[in-house]
Amino acid sequence: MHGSGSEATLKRYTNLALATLLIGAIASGLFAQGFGTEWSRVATIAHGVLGLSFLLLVPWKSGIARSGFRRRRKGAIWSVALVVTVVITIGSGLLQVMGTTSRIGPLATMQVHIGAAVLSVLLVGWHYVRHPVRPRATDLSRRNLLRTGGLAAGAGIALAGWESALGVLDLPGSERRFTGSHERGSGNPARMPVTQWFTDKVQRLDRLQTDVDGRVLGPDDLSSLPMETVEATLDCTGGWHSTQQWTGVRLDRLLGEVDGVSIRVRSVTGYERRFPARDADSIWLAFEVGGQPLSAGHGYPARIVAPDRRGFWWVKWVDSVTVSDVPAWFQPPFPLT
Ligand code: HEM
Ligand code: HEM
Ligand SMILES: Nc1nc2c(c(=O)[nH]1)N[C@H]1C(S)=C(S)[C@@H](COP(=O)(O)O)O[C@H]1N2
Ligand SMILES: [Mo]
Repeated sequence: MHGSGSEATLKRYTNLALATLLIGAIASGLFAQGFGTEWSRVATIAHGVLGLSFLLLVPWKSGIARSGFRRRRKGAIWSVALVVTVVITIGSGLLQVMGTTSRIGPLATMQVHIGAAVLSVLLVGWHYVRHPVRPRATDLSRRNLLRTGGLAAGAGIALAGWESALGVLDLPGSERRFTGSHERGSGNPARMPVTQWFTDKVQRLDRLQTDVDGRVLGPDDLSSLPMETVEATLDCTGGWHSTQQWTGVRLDRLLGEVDGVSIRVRSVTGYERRFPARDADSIWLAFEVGGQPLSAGHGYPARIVAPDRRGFWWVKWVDSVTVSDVPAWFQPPFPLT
């Protein structure tokens, strides 16, 4: 049977490449969403290359899938489910990038994308149990490394072509930020989206009453604070960003001396983030946006403004700001609720 040996290795290569791409896509996707700095740009480009590599493998994988289905094993339905979630993941990724629609039914496109990605990982885990492919040292053969180089080059070219198509077709995606996010309501706070992480609801509070490391900050204290107005971009992992003029007090000035390694900021809802104490000179407790008091949706009476950090750091309805000895890395990288 001439050629069947190399066909088998091509099959192995395709399946192992899919496994690797999936892990890489999840990792780069989380990285792209975890940062608001240049790290995000690197991860976002890598994510595009990995995502499009999936598409390039379709011709090879469909051959494998066809012969798999022909064997009529029990449980093939799970493989069908996997095909569906992977197609939704890639489709919603491309849709998110195009920027023509920001929602799919009741969900933000990005929520569909991440949700389908998580399901894909679970289903691939099960797929792998049903079709174990043990990696071998020979998988790192010269030929496979060449294949990987070819795949990466192909995906790089596909990404460049796709990016220029976005520009030629003048789709919103051609103007997205380096995080992949689309612009919404910059300079016009009323048109800036109101977003919560998973479970929080907009709070309607009637006055400022924030615990600042043991002292209560109230409305009468505002006039004595060293206020500043800073321009900063709120960039939500939901896929949009908005640049506004925020007025507030820098955390190092609010706190005086910061005698601890982190600053814990907690909302009345219980939502909280911990910042490294050394960043206190670049994070603000803000009371106004666009020269007006914050609206309830945007965090009245006080919220965090943390330039270069993604939106989930910008705690709204701040109830307390506390200097702490617990290191800032000692928290989940993303909020859990
Ligand atoms: C990530 C996207 C993937 C999709 C959409 C997918 C889809 C499928 C489908 C539809 C089949 C045919 C039905 C079946 O036999 O269950 C199949 C078969 C198979 N898959 Fe996947 N798969 C993926 C990833 C993987 C990975 C990561 C591995 C292993 C590392 C793998 C290994 C296999 C094997 C060994 C078969 C059996 C082929 C045969 O019997 O000839 N697949 N896959
Ligand atoms: C199975 C895993 C995943 C696959 C196959 C996948 C695939 C894709 C694809 C094909 C795109 C479009 C890329 C482009 O047009 O440049 C995309 C975009 C995106 N994905 Fe994923 N993705 C996965 C998981 C994730 C996860 C877990 C996250 C975040 C936690 C994520 C975040 C993003 C972001 C932010 C974009 C927009 C990137 C940009 O604007 O260039 N992805 N994804
Ligand atoms: N208390 C609290 N603060 C929060 C959130 C939340 O769910 N609860 N969501 C964060 C997220 S994910 C984003 S993107 C911004 C959104 O701010 P905006 O609603 O003013 O646009 O608020 C952040 N602050
Ligand atoms: Mo967000």
